[in-house]
Amino acid sequence: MSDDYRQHGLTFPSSFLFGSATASYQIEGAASEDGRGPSIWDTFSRKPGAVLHGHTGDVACDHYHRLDDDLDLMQSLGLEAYRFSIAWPRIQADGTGPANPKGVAFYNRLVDGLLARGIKPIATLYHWDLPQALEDQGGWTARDTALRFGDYAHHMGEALGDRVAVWTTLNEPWCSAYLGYGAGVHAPGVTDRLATLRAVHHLNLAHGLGIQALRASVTRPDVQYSATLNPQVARGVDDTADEAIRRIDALGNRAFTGPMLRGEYPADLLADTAAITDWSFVLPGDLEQIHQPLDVLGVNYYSTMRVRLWDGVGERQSADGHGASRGTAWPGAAEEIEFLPTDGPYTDMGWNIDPAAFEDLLVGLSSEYGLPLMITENGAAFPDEADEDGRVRDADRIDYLRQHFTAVHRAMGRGADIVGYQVWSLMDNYEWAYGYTKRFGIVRVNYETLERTPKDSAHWYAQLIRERAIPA
Ligand code: GBH
Repeated sequence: MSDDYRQHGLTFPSSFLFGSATASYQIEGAASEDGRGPSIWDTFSRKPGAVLHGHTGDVACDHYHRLDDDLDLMQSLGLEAYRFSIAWPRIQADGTGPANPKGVAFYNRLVDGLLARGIKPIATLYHWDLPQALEDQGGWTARDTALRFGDYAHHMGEALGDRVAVWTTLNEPWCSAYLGYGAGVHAPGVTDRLATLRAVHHLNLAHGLGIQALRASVTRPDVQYSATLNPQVARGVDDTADEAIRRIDALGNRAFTGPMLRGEYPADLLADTAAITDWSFVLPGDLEQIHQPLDVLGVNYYSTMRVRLWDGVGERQSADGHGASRGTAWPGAAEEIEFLPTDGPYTDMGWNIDPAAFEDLLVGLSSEYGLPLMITENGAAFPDEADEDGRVRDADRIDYLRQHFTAVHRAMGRGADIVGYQVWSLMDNYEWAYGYTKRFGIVRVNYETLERTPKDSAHWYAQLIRERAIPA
C-alpha cells in the first residue's frame, strides 16, 4: 500500500526540509533566570485586560528547563529541522552591551542538541520579545532600536554562526508594527498611526543591519539568510475589492518586500499614507542598508480576510479577530476598508480555513520575487482534549495540515520553489493575547504537570516525514 501510494501520491523531494516551529516567549518560561531582562511581553501581559486571564510567559512550557527532553521529543518525531527564536533579553538584558554568557549558553546547548540529533537549526533573531529597556526609549518607533538590533545580531552570529543553518532576522514585522503600535493588541500596546509606520521602517532597517552583522560574523559556509513575513491575503466581496486589496497589499506586504527585496518603498504606499507622514524618518542610505541579498523568504500563513471599500455610510465593519483581520490595525487609505466576516470553516481562533489561497499565494510570491520560499509557520488551533486513554485525537488538525501540505505540493507543481515546511507549532504554547487558551501544538502540553503528549497529528506528521509523502 505504502509503495503504491508513494508512486501515485503526493511526494516531496529529498531536499525538502520538514520541521516544526516555536518562539522563545511562547515556550521558554524561566523569565527572570540567568540574567534575562524583562521584555515588552512581560510588561504587556501584566497590563489589566491585555491578555486573556492575565496569562504571562513566566513559566510557559518550561522549555528552558526541559530542553533535553524536548530535543528527544523532536528526534522521536523525525523532525529534519527546528525553527526556534532567540530571546533578545536573555542575550542583552537591557538591549545593549556585551552578550550574557548564560543566555548564550542556553542557545549553544539547543543548537548542539539539534545537531547531535541530525536536526537543522533555523534561528529567528526576533520573535516579538523586545527588551523592555529599549521600549522605554521608544521601541520600534525609535531608530536606535534598529542599530541595537544590529549589535545583537552580531553577538548571535559570533556565538552560533558556525552551526546555525538558516538565519531569520524578524518574525512577521507586520504584527510587530500593526498589532503592536496600531491596533495595540500586541505588546507594547500602542495605538498610533504614525508610530505604526515609523515601526515599519525601523523594523526594515533592523532587518538590513541584522543581515549585514550576521554576514560579518557567521562562519558556517552553507548558511542561508532570510526574513519571515506573514503575507496579508484578502479576498474581495464586490467591485470595490480590487482597490481594497491593493491598499492591503501595499501597507501589509510591499511595505516590507519593497525595501527588503527591491530597495524601495512602493509609490502607491507613500501616496496611501501621505496624510499621516512624508516618511522623513527614512534617512538617506537606509534603503541600501535594508536591501540585502537573501537566500530564502520565510512565509507564515494561516487564513485570509474578506474586504471591500467602505461606502462611508453607517459604521465601518472591522470583524476584529475573526479571520477578517483587525480593521483597527490599518492606517492611511486602508482606514477606508471594511473587513467582513469570512466564510467558514474556522479554526478555534475564528480564522477561516482557506488552503486554495495559500497555494495561489506561494505561486505568486515565488514568481514575483524569484526567491526560494520556506513555510516558516502554518498550523491550526483546535480545542483538543485528551481522551480517557490519554490519546489526543485531533482529526481536525490533521485535516488542516493535510489540506495545507497538499496546497504546498500543488504550488510546487505549478512551479513555486518551496524548500521546506515548519509546522506551527511543536507544542501547545502561550498564544500571545489569548494566553494559554488556544492550542496550536502537534504535541499537547498539560499546563498543570507540564507533561508533553504527542497528539495524533504528531504521529501523522512523523509518518509524512518518514514516507516523504502525504499519508492517504
Ligand atoms: C503567528 O502569528 C506568530 O508568528 C506565532 O507566534 C503565533 O503563535 C501564530 O502565528 C498563531 O497565532 O489580526 O487578529 O484580526 C500569526 C499572526 C494571524 C496575525 C492572523 C493576523 C489576522 C487576525 N496573525 N491575523 S486578527
